[in-house]
Order: sequence, then C-alpha cells, then structure tokens
Amino acid sequence: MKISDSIPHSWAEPWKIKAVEHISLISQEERVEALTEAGWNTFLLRSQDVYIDLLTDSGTAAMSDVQWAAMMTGDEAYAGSKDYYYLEQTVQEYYGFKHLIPTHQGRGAEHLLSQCMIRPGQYVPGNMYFTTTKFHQTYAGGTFVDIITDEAFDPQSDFPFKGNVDLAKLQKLVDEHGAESIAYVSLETNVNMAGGQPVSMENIKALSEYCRSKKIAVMLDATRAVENAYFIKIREKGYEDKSIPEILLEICSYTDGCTMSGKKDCLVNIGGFLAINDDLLAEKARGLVVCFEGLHTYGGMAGRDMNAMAVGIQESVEYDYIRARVEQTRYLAQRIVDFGVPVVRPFGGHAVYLDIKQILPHVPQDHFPAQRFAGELYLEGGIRAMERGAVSAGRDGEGKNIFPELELVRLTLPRRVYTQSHLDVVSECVARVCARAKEMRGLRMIFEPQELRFFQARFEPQEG
Ligand code: PM9
Repeated sequence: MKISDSIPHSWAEPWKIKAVEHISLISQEERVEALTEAGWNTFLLRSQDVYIDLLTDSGTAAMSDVQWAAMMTGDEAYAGSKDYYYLEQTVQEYYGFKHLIPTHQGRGAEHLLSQCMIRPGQYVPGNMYFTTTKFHQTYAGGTFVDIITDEAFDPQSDFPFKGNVDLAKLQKLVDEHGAESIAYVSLETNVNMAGGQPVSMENIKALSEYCRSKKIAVMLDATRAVENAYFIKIREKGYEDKSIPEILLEICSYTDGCTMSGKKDCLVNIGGFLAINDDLLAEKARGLVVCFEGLHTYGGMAGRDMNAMAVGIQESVEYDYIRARVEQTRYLAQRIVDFGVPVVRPFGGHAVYLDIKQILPHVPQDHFPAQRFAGELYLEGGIRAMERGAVSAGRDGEGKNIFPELELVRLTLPRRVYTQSHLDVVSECVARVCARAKEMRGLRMIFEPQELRFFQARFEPQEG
C-alpha cells in the first residue's frame, strides 16, 4: 500500500463565511439565573443568554449572498409582486404543484389546508404527529390517527426508513370507517418527531396507489422533503444516480399538494406556502388566505422574502449543499455516540435526538426527564436544545397527559450556521451532562398553557 492510499479524502462545507455574528458564554451563575427566570423552558430563554443555539432549524439558517441580493431587489407591491410569480414558477419547477398560496410560515398553510379539507368528525391519518399540524387538524374538527411504521417507536432500530407509513394501519382505519371518513392522509417527509427519519420512495408510491384507488388525497408536509430526497439517494436502491431535484419531483408527484414551512429546507428566516394541484381547492384556499394571512399574492410574506425563498429553494437542492447539511448532523451524532451516549438511530437529517429514556431511566415520564435534560445542557455549557417528549405531546381529548414512546432531547442544526468546532463543544457538553445523569431528578410543571404547551409552560426542579 502506498502511503497516499491511507490519507483520507475529507470534504468541507461548500461555503465560506462572509459576515459573522458574535456569541459568548455567560457565567454559570448567570445561566442559573436565566434558566430559573425562564421556568426551565428553553423556549423562554433570551437568545443573548445562549452560547450555541440548537433549539431549532426553523428560520435560523444563514442566507447566502445571492439570497441577500435578492432581498434588495424585492418588489413590495401590495398586489401582483414579481416575486410572487418568481416563487410560483420556482415551486412549480422543483415541487411540481400547480397552485401556490404563500403564507407567513408553515402553520399558516396547515391552517388553510385543515380548514379547507377537514369536515368535523373526520380522521386524518399521518406518519406520526407534529405539534402544529395536529393542532390545526384537531382545531378543524378532525382526529389525528398515527399510521407510522412500528420501527419508528424503537430508538435503537436501524431500519433505514423509519418515517414509512404502515399501510396495514391505514387500510384498517379505512375498512373500519370508510374512505369518506378520511379527510386526507397527512404524509410528512423526514419525520421530525421520529428523529428526522425519512420515508422511502417505494412507500410513498405504494401509499399513493392505495389512496388513489380509494379516492383519498395525500397531502405532503414538505418542510424537510429535500433532506428526505438525500436519504433516498444514499439509501434506496435505484436512486443512486438520480439527482436531488429529480427525486424531489418524484416524491411530490405521488401526492396532491403540500404544506411548507419555508423556514427549514427553503433556507429563509420566515415564510411558508400551500401548494396544490386541484383548482377548486386552490380557489377555496385563496378565499381563506385573504382573511387570515394577506392577499393571495403575498400571504404574509414581504416581496423580498418570496424572492429570497425562490433562491433558497434552488440552493437547497444542490447536491453539495444537502450533503454537507445532512453529513454535519451525522458528524455531531457520531461524536456524541463516541462518548457512549444513546441517540436515536439511524442518525436523522436535521437534528440529533438524545434517547432520554435510556439516559435518565430513573426519572418517571411525568417528571418530564427530557425537559430536565435540556435545562441541564444549558446550565452545563449554554447549549440550547428542545424537549421532544411528554411536554411536547400534550394532553388527549379527555385532558389526560399523553406519554409518548419517545422521550427525546433534540439538538437541531441550523443550516450553514455552525462549524465543526461548535459541534465538538456541543458533544463534550452532552457527555458531561450524561456523566452526572444518575444524580439528576425531574421537573414539576407549574404553569401549563392550554394549547401547544411546550412553547410556554414553566417548570421547577422536583428537588425544589
Ligand atoms: N417545526 C421545529 O422546530 C418549529 C417550531 S414548532 C416546535 O421543528 C413540520 C414538520 C415542522 C414545523 C415546524 C411545522 C410548522 C410544520 N411541519 O414553524 O409554522 O417541523 O413554520 O412550521 C419547528 P412553522
């Protein structure tokens, strides 16, 4: 063997830094004070008190110079902005849907879709709940039914497509209640609450064939569909040589429309859309968007935001970008695993999910172990993460706490924001918190908002 054969071929982020934003770590005493003031809820921390912010990948991306240039050329006309037409054309080209209804962010689109398509009493089957999505389905009078594959509930299963729909679960629901009782199937790509886990093309295709045979619409949550497309390319036979845009278009072709939180894949800080093929549905949604969001040619976004989003969509499907994005997540996950910390497997697309049931087995779920761990991570090193367990799951229709199978802390990677050194610091912090896990106790909820409680709930340590 030649020495040169043993030299690795590393690759690096396909961008360099042009503007920087200062961050600093406040003292341990200040962090204790900040977390106490925030009621042990990382959503209630001030970002100035956070050192490395892995709360979310939503609206936290660094825009490119081309996107910033697009901001400067935004057309701020109230009606018929050129940027609306540019975004419409871009969505048609990359996602393949005919009609575009812009919204201020993803939940705006979820609201429109739920109000247009759900009749009270109908079921909305989906591959695992997402907080805001389920809220809007319930608010419209629907009942969410989880039809995700069982593998999704096992954090240690290495099944490559844990986002898949279990068609037998869907069939059972349809057989029991009839196709007319199903509002639509809500299909999420790269399922967030399961750990950023993809759906296979084979599964999407089979779902589509079944639903079309029953005249049930499939509505995509395309928030992280590009990340899903990358996983299909690297994991699914027959897709190795297809481009990301080809795979993305194929995913969408099996569905009838999508909601989009543009704050994720589309690489912008605000914005979203509903995109659909059906003319009548589009007319209905346009009727509602003017009541809740804004005129149908801006729907809550400024012209410059639509322009930057169109550029962001084009950048998001570049292979070098999406590879760096997902592989950065893998880097962090591997570093954490190397310290012996259990995480959800296989590693997800946008975040690393710590398996808190294994890390804090002695803390009962009604003492909110993941919420506690997220707080401890902040105390340890100013790292902000998000609870994705019993607090996020909320309560059922009878008001009882839902205790989900997965009790997780999510370390979410903003796009194009942090370097490998930041991730090294994060992994070491996680390991240090885990080293004192045995002494850790849970939390008591002392304030609980009625809806989406994880955003604003407040807690106190069990030990007082
Ligand atoms: N996701 C996230 O951090 C933003 C805050 S909610 C905890 O993961 C999916 C799959 C999402 C999502 C937001 C939305 C809503 C819909 N679907 O936040 O309204 O992950 O733009 O999108 C968040 P908006």
